[in-house]
Amino acid sequence: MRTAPVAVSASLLYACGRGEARTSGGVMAIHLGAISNQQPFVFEELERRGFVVHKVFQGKSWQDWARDLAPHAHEIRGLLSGGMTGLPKGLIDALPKLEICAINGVGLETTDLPAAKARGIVVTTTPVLFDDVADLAIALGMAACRRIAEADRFVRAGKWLLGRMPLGKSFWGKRYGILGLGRIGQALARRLEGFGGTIAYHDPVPKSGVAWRAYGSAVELAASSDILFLCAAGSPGGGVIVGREVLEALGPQGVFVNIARGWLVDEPALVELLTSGGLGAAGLDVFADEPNVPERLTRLDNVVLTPHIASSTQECMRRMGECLIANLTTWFAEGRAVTPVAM
Ligand code: 8YV
Repeated sequence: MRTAPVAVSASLLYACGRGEARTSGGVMAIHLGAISNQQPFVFEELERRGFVVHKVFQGKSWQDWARDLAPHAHEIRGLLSGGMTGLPKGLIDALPKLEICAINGVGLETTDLPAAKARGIVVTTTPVLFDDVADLAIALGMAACRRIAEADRFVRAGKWLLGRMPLGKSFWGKRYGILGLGRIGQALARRLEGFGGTIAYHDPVPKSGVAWRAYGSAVELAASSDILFLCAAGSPGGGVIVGREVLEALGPQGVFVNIARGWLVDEPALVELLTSGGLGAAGLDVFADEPNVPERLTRLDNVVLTPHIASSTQECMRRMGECLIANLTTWFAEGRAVTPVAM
């Protein structure tokens, strides 16, 4: 529920259409904290609308953010966060006037939803990134199969002058496995339908109305897949989904693609199997301890690495930023969010 620290009616705020509240004593700006960096237009637009944004995204943990926001703790009513930074419990406690946390992304693993609910804080995400993330999953799968990054290095190093590169694998016509059939997984499956193979999935939540074959476990799915895509959402306190046994079931010819979260995978086992040939190849956008990437991975030719860029297109970042601005503006103008998380 919305709590108003200043006596302001929502309709008055709506009439202002800005990040400020008119009171009998004049105009009072609405203060926001930003614990995650945003595209410049997001800050510019919010400030143009009259919000005051306190940027503390240099910090690494909730303790840093709480310390840096402390001088404004009693005036901050909204928070700008990201898919990885979320809304930790410690920050909820540190910001007694917080009404809304607008996350630029869809990850919720670092957001304490029960604590937010208990305090009546609305949490919003930007559910407008699924197609771009699904595109990158295809790109990584294809790059791993066709050895695109290795081929680029081959040409640049002048090796073509000495002979041809070793053969890649076809991407089309394969058995595609999707772990996690949420909105990203479904966007990916629809794309894969154009590649002439078979599509199967495993998801702990039963899916109705989809034609793709369901498997009861990640291991069974991996054993029946040539290319396995991890698209699962990370939930707080959730453990590894892709353990060694899943990767071994995928096998020496198998290709693993991860556009979800690095910590959902047994990363040491992944590195070891890619090195020993127990797993064929991988395309990885996410890692257990970003931005640190295991050094051994960077030395493997059968791995394509990208720095968590699945949603990093100009178009997607524009949509996500606009969605975040709309959530904050609508909340303070009308007392409702556009894309709230169900709690
Ligand atoms: C975000 C992500 O764009 O949505 C998520 O959870 O992982 C990303 O695609 C990134 O975390 C920035 O907030």
